[in-house]
Amino acid sequence: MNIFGRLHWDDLKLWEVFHDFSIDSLVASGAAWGAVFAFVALIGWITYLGRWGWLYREWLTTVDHKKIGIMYMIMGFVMFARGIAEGVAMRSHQATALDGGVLSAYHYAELFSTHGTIMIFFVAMPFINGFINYLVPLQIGSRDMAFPMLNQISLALTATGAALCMISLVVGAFETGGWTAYPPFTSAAFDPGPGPDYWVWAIAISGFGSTFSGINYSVTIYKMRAPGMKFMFMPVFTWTALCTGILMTFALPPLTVAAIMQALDRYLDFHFFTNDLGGNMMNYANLFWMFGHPEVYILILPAYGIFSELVSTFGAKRIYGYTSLVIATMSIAVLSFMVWLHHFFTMGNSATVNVAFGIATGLIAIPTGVKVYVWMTTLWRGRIRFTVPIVYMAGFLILFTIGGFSGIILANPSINWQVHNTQFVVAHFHNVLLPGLLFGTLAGVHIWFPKAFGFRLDERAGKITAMLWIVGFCLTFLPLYVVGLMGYPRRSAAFDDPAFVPYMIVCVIGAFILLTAFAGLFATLYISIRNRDRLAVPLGDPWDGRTLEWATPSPPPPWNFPVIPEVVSRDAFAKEKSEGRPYVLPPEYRDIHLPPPTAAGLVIFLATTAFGFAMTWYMWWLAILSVVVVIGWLVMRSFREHEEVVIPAVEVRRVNNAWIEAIQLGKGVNRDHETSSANRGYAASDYLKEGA
Ligand code: HEM
Ligand SMILES: [Cu+2]
Repeated sequence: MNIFGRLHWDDLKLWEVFHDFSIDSLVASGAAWGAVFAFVALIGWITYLGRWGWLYREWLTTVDHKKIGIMYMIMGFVMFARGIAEGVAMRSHQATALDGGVLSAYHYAELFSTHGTIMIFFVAMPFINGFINYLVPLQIGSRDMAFPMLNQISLALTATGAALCMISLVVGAFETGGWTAYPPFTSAAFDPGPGPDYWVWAIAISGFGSTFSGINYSVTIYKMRAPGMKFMFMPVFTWTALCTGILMTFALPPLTVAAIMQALDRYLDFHFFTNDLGGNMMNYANLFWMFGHPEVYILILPAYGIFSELVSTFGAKRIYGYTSLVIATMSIAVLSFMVWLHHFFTMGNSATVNVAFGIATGLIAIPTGVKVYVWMTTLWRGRIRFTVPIVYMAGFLILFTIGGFSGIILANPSINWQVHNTQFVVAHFHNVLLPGLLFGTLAGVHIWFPKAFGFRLDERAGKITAMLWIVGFCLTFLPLYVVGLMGYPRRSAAFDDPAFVPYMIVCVIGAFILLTAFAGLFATLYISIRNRDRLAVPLGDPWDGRTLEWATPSPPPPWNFPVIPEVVSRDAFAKEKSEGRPYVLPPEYRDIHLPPPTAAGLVIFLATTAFGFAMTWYMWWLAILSVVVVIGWLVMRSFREHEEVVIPAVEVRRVNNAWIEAIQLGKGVNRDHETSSANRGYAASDYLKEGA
C-alpha cells in the first residue's frame, strides 16, 4: 500500500500553471504559491524574531478567554484575506463572463464553494466567537469561561477546519457544490474526491468545536455571573451571546451529523442522501438547513448585541426599550428554528407547507423591526459623537433595512419561485451579512480594540475605511438585485445576455473598492500602532462605558477583576459612576486561582488536521495514528493532578492599587475630547447628570 494513499505529485496545484498556461491556471496556481509563500514567510519571520517560545507560552497554550478571543479574531482576518481575494476574483471573472470568461467553469465553482465555506465558517464564525469570548466574562464580572480548556479546544477544532481549507488550496482541490455541498452533486459517484472530502472533514471537525463553544457560552452565562447580576441586569451583548450559545448548541449538531452522514455515503456507500438504495437528497436539505437557518442568526445576533451597546455608549443614553430588545432577541432565536424550509420552497413541497414556512419567515421581521426602532429611539436626542462606530452604525441602519426587506420578498413562496437561485439571492444575503455581521464586527473592533490592547485606533483612517466599506458594498451588491430580477442565475460561470454586462462592470469596480477597504483596515492598524503612545488609554474607560468590561484597566489583567464585583442594577459601571463610587479600593485582597496553560488545543489541532488530511487522501495509517494520539493523550492527561496558577494577594493588590492611584492622579476627559490625546481612558462621566 502506498503510504501517501491516493495522493500524487500532480495533486499539487503549484504545478498546474506549468502544465498548461492560461489565466485560469495562473489564478489557481498563483493562489497556491501565494499561500505557500505567506506560510513560509510567517514561519521565517517568527524564527527571525526568536518568538517561538513566547508564542508557545503566551498564546498557543493559554486558556485565558481574552487571548482566545483575540486568536479567533486573527484567524478570522487571515481567512478574510483569502475570502475577499476570491470574491474579487469571481467578480473580475463575471465582468468578462458574457459567453465565457477568463476562468474555467470548474475553477469558478471551486471559488464560490471555498469563498462561501470560508466566509461563513472561518471568517464570520471566528469573528463572533472572538467577540463572545473576549467580552462575555468581562461583562458578567467573571474570571473566565466555565470550561477554559474546552474553550481552547474549540478554538483548535475551528482552526483545524480553516487549516484544511488552506491545505486544499495547495494540495488537491475543493468541492464545487457551493458552501452547502448538496448531494448528489457531492456524492462519490459524481465527484470521487478529494474536494468534497476536504469539505466534509473541515465542517464536521469544526462543527464539534462550535457545539462545544455553544455549551460553554450558555453555561458560562447561566453559572458565572457576578453576584447580584440577574438576567434582566445583563448587558445586551451578553443576552445576544446567551441566545447565540443556545442556538449553537442546538443548531450545529445537525450540521455535524449531516457531514458525517455524507462521509458515510462517500466512504462506505451508505446512500443516506443518494437515490440508488432508497436514500433521498431531501434528507440532507432538511438537516443542512436545520443548521443553516439558525446559523444566520448565530452570526447576526452578536452583531445586534454590538450595535445595541454601540448606540447607548456613543449616544450617551441608556438603552431605550431594554426589555423589548431582550424579548426580541429571544423571539428571533426561537423563530430561527421554525423557518428552515424557506431554503427549498422550489423543491417539491406542497403549497400548504410553503405557505406555513413563508409566514413563519415573515414573522421574524417583527422582532427585527422592534430592534431597529430600539436603536433609533436610543440614538434619538442622544449626545451622539460622530466616531467610527457611528459611521458603521449609520451604514448598517440604512443598508441592513434594505437587506431585511429583500428577505421579506424572498419569504413569499410565489415570488421565491421566480428569483430562486438568481443573483437576487446573492444580493440579499450579502446585503445582510456585510452591513450586519461585517460592519458590526468592524464597529466592535473600533470600540473594544482599546480595551484589548490599551490604545485607540486612528479615527481618520477608520472613518475613511468605513466609508470605503459602505460605498464598496453598495456598488458591488445592489446591482445584483436588478440582474437577479432579469434572470441571471446564481453560481453560474457564464451568461449570455449582454444586458448584464454594464451591471457586472459596476460590480467589479465595487469589488476593488472593497479590496481597498480591506487594505484600509491594515492601514488603520499600522497608523494606530505607530501613534500608540498618543492613542494610549491604559486606564481602561475611553468611551464612558456603561458595562463592567470598562471597569478594569486596558488591557485587563489575566484575572479580569481584583475582586468579583457586586452588581445591583443594569449598566453596572454607569450606575457606580452616577453614584460617584467607581474605582473604590476593595476592603481586602485574596489569592486568585486561575486555570493553568495547557497544550491540549495544540495536540488536538495537529492530530485532527492530520486526521482530516489523511481521510481525504485515504492514508488510513495516519488517520488511525491521529485518533490514537488524541485518545492516548487524553487518557494520559487524566492521570495528572489538578493544577492551578495562583496569583498571590500581594500581587493583585500591587497591580490594582497602582491602577486606582493612576486614576486618582488623572484628570477625567469629557466627551468633547474623547478622540484627542487627552483621553487616557479615564472618562469624566455624563451619567452624573443623567442618573444612569
Ligand atoms: C467582500 C467582498 C465580497 C465579494 C466581492 C463577494 C462576492 C461573491 C460572489 C461573486 C459570490 C458568488 C456568486 C455566485 O456565483 O453565485 C459570492 C457568494 C457567496 N458569498 Fe460573497 N463576497 C464578498 C463578501 C462576503 C462575505 C463577507 C460573506 C459572509 C460573511 C460572503 C458569503 C458568501 C456566501 C455564503 C456565498 C455563497 C456561496 C455559494 O453559493 O455556495 N461573501 N460572494
Ligand atoms: Cu433561512
